[in-house]
Amino acid sequence: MTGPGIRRTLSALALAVATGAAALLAAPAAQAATIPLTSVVPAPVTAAPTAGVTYTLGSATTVYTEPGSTAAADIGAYLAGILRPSTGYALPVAPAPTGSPSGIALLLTGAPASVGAQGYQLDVTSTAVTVRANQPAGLFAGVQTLRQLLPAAVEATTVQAGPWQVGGAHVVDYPRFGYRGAMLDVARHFFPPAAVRRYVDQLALYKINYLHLHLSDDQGWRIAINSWPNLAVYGGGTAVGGDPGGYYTQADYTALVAYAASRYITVVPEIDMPGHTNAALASYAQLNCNGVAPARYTGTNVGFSSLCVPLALTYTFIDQVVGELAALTPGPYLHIGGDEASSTSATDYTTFIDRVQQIVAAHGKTVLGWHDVVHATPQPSRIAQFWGTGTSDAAVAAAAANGTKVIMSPANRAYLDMKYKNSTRLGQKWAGLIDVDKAYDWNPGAYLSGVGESSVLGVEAPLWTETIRTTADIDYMAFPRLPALAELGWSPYSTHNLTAFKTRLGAQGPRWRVMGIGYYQSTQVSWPAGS
Ligand code: TNX
Repeated sequence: MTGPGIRRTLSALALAVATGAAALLAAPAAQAATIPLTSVVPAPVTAAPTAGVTYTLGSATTVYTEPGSTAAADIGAYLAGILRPSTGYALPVAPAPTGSPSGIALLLTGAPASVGAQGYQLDVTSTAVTVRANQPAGLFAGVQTLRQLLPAAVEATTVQAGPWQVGGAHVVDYPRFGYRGAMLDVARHFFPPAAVRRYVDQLALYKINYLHLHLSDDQGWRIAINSWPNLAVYGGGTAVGGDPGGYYTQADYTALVAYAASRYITVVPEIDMPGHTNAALASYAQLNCNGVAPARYTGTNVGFSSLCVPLALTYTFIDQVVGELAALTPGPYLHIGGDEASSTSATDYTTFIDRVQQIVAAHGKTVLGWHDVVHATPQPSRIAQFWGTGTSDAAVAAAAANGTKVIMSPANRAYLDMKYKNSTRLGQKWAGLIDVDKAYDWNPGAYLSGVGESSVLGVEAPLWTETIRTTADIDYMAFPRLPALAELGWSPYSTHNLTAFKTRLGAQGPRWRVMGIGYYQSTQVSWPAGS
């Protein structure tokens, strides 16, 4: 840098320091105690503080909701359910009176059209916190922003001191992508419903709206299928390393889908095929080309199993499995896997995927598959999930040019099962090490050549569980990377800034601590003391 350049930088720096110090000194005490809007993850589209204004949640606060809307009343009850244990306040939930009520109001009127179906407007004045949305999903998203603007202690399950203040604000916010997902592999290790509900609650805080459940793999089949009962009973009896197996009954699955829906999260079930099917092949000898059932498998190799493509029974099996699963799943998508089918010939693979796509469509669902499925004949509206480690894939680009939509899960960026660093106790590193910078610093709408913003449906963070066995393990691998992926899915790219993001992330630390989330304390982030 030249002399004048250095001088300009230095004087800019001096100005910044002076202004910062003055702002700190000038801030009234009540203002300093509130959480800045810049701490919210994902970063909102626009968020303007109102200087000198503070709302205080008190013992007389009521949560008002849109009159006549059960969905709004349910969201009010959800918010009050989070706030009551820590504040100790009654926080009744009631239909909003006409006019502008004081207190908290969750309304389905008056939101700008620009926020669409998932966005919201949040206004904080000295007397009221008002969330306005066009649809309940937007109200729910607005509630998550409000939650993050309250002190971290609000997440506690016992009464805390307060005060419960929110700084004055006007926020208009909506997502960049409609699909913001997280995948949990419940096949390599089984996670009981309570563990999945805990994850769902964590996803909701970051405005993730799809939960992809990887329900079958070589090591275990995790969903009861009435027409093929051995799949779960026998094929679900194992897990990686000989750990205990398990499966969801259809009632368990239905309850999970409903729980996720109460958090505005849609479940995407996956039955992985034609590879990753040893658990099914072990459960039914007649599904094997040679009529002999292999032993159950508890290792971690991939690519060795395949359903028998020429066998007619294979398609009866798939039709019945998909039929039962589709009937239990209100969401639009059914994921057919399709990855790593290295024991299936290329011709068989195409034949198989073509046929399975039709079966899924016949049961009224949109086909989602790992991006390997682009090698078969595309179905209209088919979606491919990119999991490669490069930034170009000619077959995916060609599919995108022909209308296939893509969910971005590049393994070296979005995989929550990759280690943070070499010494990370959990995880794998075949796709590389992923710390906060790697997870955050990419642009899903311009990452894969030939797959532009308009071809991208969204972003998903997969958590494979070969090495993950407990909820503590999930917490450690998902935090802090999951919020990074959530921000890539929600926030406009104009807000993208690694330095600012790391500060936002640090501000989440105290909240995770209160929530009992044992996160990885990445050295790339300065975590506030005590978090
Ligand atoms: C690759 S990514 C897989 C999974 C493994 C994962 C481990 C993909 C579609 N398949 O079967 O669990 O790597 O990181």
